[in-house]
Amino acid sequence: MAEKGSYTAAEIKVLEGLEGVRRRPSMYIGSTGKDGLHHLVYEVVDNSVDEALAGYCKKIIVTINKNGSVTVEDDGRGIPVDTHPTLKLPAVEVALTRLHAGGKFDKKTYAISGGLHGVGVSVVNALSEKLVVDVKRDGKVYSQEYSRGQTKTKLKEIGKAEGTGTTITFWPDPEIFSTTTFDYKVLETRFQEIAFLNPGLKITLIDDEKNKKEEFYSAGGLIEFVKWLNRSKEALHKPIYFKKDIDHTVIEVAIQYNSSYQENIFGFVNTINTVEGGTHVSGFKTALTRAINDYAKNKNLLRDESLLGDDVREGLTVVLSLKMEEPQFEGQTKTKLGNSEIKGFVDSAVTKALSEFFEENPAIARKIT
Ligand code: 0RA
Repeated sequence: MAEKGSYTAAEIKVLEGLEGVRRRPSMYIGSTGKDGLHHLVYEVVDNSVDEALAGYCKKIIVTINKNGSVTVEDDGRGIPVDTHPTLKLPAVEVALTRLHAGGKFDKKTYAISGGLHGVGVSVVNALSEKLVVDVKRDGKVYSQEYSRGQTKTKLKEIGKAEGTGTTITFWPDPEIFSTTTFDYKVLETRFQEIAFLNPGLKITLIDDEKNKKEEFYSAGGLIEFVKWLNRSKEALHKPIYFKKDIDHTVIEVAIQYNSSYQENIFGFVNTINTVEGGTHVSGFKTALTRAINDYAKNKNLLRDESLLGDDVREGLTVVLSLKMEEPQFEGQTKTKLGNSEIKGFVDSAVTKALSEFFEENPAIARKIT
């Protein structure tokens, strides 16, 4: 590359960045197996979801194509195409060929993401044998193609557009992944979650191979999520719901007991499903046990004995969603929240909210106890 003498220092850094992604893909997407493969889709969809959270995107369409690629289309503002002042490249090309490229993509690293998650669309580009981006902006459609992170064609104007948006189609690289076949069910589960966690957003999943199509949409968010989780059970009360925004951390919780003995706690951090739990879930459990025992003792529903954690979680269904800066993800699959300060934070927020709820809703409180 150096002997050609045509690369600027900045461009060399770019290539090194994405070369690094190809050398150690697991550092960026967790694995090169089935999970890592699906992570590519989430990575692209996350960018569209961010555009939706910013208030500019109403729907996202994800298509598993017959040719083995996946297309993610949104009706957001479209990735900017104007020339980057120092790199002298279209902004969209910078976004796709630079690790952690500027603006919005930078913000992702602290606002709503961390660890392996939210690494950006350039990582998907690096790990795809081919990627095509189409941008609709200013009445025009622009298109550019890449391969394994490298630019293949200049950004071209290919037609006229109504409206705005971004469409990314990528072919996962068989040199990197042990499997390149997408699983409808895996994507379906994740999009269902994303829809509940982002009320108002419409996500359509299409499988052109299997001729399947499904729409995910929730107006009610977490309240609907917890009801949906209990859909085949007998619910004991209307969901308990609260949301608090304290020092840049947002905690949102929906709780509904059912008549079974199962415990079902779903934790999310920045919309990532923390299947291994973590400090947010332990803080919640501590608070629930305390709030119920305190209420029961105050109302003389219990004598000297206390209810144990396992007791108060019989028949419990919970969705706990946390939005925070700089989450630390640990564990085998990096889905366990490690931030130690979060346990006490969630504990005190939930204790306070639940105690208030119990005082205001004695019928539900008695039923639960
Ligand atoms: C940077 C700036 C702007 C939008 C986006 C990125 C953007 C990125 C993606 C990725 C997938 N879909 C997207 N939609 C938008 C805002 C540009 C402006 O001010 O118009």
